[in-house]
Formats: sequence, C-alpha cells, structure tokens
Amino acid sequence: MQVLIPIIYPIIDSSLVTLDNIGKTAEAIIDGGAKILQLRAKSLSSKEFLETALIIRKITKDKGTVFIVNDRVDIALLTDADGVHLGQGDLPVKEARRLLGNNKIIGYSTHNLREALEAVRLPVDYISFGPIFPTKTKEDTQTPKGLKGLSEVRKAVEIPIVAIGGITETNMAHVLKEGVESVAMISEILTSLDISKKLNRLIAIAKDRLKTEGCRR
Ligand code: TZP
Ligand code: MG
Repeated sequence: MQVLIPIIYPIIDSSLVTLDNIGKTAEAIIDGGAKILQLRAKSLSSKEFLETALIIRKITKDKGTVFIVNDRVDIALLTDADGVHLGQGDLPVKEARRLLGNNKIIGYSTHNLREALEAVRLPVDYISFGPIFPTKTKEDTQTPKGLKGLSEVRKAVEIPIVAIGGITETNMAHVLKEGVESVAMISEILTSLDISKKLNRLIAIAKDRLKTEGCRR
C-alpha cells in the first residue's frame, strides 16, 4: 500500500506517561495537530495495553488521526488500528501482513544499511531508522548512526523513512534535510510542559522545512 507518513510522528511510550494520563496525552498530541500517533507499551500487561489502545483508538478515530500499535499485531487487530510497527524480533513482517491484510500499515525498525536493504524486499509501508542521536528512551538501543548513517540509508532506499532517536525541536531540521519523510519523537514530546504547543511548533518547523529545497515532501 502506498501511504503518506505524516512528517511529525509522535509516539506515546508507556514508560514516560502514567496509565491514567495516556488518554489525555493522546488528546493533547492530536489537538496540537498530529496526524499520526503510535502507542508503545513495553511496560504494560497485555490487558493494560489493549485497554489503553482502545482508548487511543477512540480518540484517534474521532479526529481522523492514523493510529499505529507498536509490536503487537493482535492488539492492532483487536482495536482496528490503522497499522502496526514491528521490530526485528517481533512477528515476521510476512506473517503480520497475512494477518493484517493489505489495507493496514506496517512499519519496520531498521538500524543499519543491511537491515534497510532487506526491509525493502518485505511487505512493509515504511521503515524507521535509528537511533540517529543518543537517546535515553530505549535502553537496548544501538550506537547512534548520526546524520551520516541516515544519509547513507536515504541514498540506498526509496521506501518512506521515519527517523528516530534523540530527535528534538532543535535538531529536527537537520534530520529532515537528509530527505526523510518523517521524524519520530518520544521524550521531546512527552516531557514537554505544554504538549499541544510543542506539537504546534514541531509542525511549524516541519512546514518551513518542506518549503525549502532538499526535503522529499
Ligand atoms: N527506537 C530507536 S531509538 C528509540 C526507539 C523506539 C527511542 C526514541 O525515543 P526519543 O525519546 O525520541 O529519543
Ligand atoms: Mg518491537
């Protein structure tokens, strides 16, 4: 499926928001203008993950925001999410595609050129690539690939790329300049005092970037 991944890709990580606050956080992100939202919930039980995903599904559906579930094809199916984001160790992409059908989005994490080149032969709609910069959000993450690593992958693959890892309001323009379709952010958004205003600013920077040469979308 040919999908356009919105340029700002917020991710709610359950380790940075209390369970009670996840719904409100999703609302703030969407009120700020986000067109896509992923729920990443390594710290929740399956039951909590499903309940939280149902809450976010309702909010995102009402606002027409794309909803992506991290890791879990079962939870994506049960909540009628728009798609799933899979890691290298999750359910294989081909099997996930069999379960989800062709109308759902599948994103796939990559961390180096080899993984990115492998990913383009799989039934995925976009790849994430990172970490670009150091990050505290993902503990088991690999060494940062920097803008140089990102540039190498951008030149090698046509598939939409979502850059991730240590991306902030301050450095996002440099990342977008490498020609990626989208930038994913967790802590930059979730630790902000006014999440909606943060989204407003991120979107304004992205739009500004789009006007300038060197950006694909
Ligand atoms: N995958 C690679 S880095 C990362 C993930 C999930 C964490 C990104 O979090 P942050 O807070 O935006 O650096
Ligand atoms: Mg995963």
